[in-house]
Amino acid sequence: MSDIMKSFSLEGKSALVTGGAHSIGFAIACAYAQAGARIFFNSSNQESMERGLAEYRKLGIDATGYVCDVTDEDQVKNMVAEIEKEVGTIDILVNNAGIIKRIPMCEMEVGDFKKVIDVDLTAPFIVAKAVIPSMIKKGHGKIINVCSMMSELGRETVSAYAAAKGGLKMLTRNIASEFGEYNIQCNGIGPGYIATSQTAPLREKQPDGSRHPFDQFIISKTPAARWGNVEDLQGPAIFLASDASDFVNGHILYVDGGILSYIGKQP
Ligand code: GCO
Repeated sequence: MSDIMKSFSLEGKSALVTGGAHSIGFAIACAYAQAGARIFFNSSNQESMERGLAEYRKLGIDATGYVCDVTDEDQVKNMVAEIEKEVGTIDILVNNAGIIKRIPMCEMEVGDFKKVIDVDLTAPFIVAKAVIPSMIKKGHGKIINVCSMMSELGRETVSAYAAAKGGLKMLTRNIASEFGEYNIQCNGIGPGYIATSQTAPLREKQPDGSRHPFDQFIISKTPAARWGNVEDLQGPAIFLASDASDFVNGHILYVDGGILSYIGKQP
């Protein structure tokens, strides 16, 4: 393999992917495993973690799973300590775990708003804070925060999610600023509209068999004229976790088919 291609390798690296039992986190972790990394992931409950483990094993990936509420600092510290006991340092952290609540803002309970902020913004802070000290000791580290179109744009019903993902963009830049001197790079990956369980309600076929209005809207707003797939995120995620991106820091890499650059097709 050429030296330049070796810079994209994750051989010998350990990666923790929060919420890595399914969907985007699972796809990123599988890509990291194919690039040579050892995979650790968490789920919020035993059933999801075991289901994820079984899916990794089907692909021949010897992942290690934990049940951990990433909003609970003690649970996160225990999980990170367990992993570090086994591998020394977590080289790559992907803050992927996240939830969304689509509720018109004036109908949203404060508790619902706080829950989204807790999972989508406070938890990435907690997990990053837990892994950074070992990264500093080791002299390098990669933190990738899964941001969103909503790190840049708002829309009806996603006030909490947009506030969290906008905050996550700035947390990414702040971690980059505070720890760049320790050779820690912190970047974001910003999925566009990706066909996952989280966006399934936005793509449901209508009773008459026609496409969901939001589905048609996204197609018209995307130069690629399609929804993304989780596989579209794998190459960019490997880049941000590899030596190839050692001078990329504080950047949000949008993998959106061009939505953020496009006014949209004339109806
Ligand atoms: C929504 C969607 C988006 C996407 C993604 C876009 O309700 O608008 O769920 O939030 O999931 O985050 O990047």
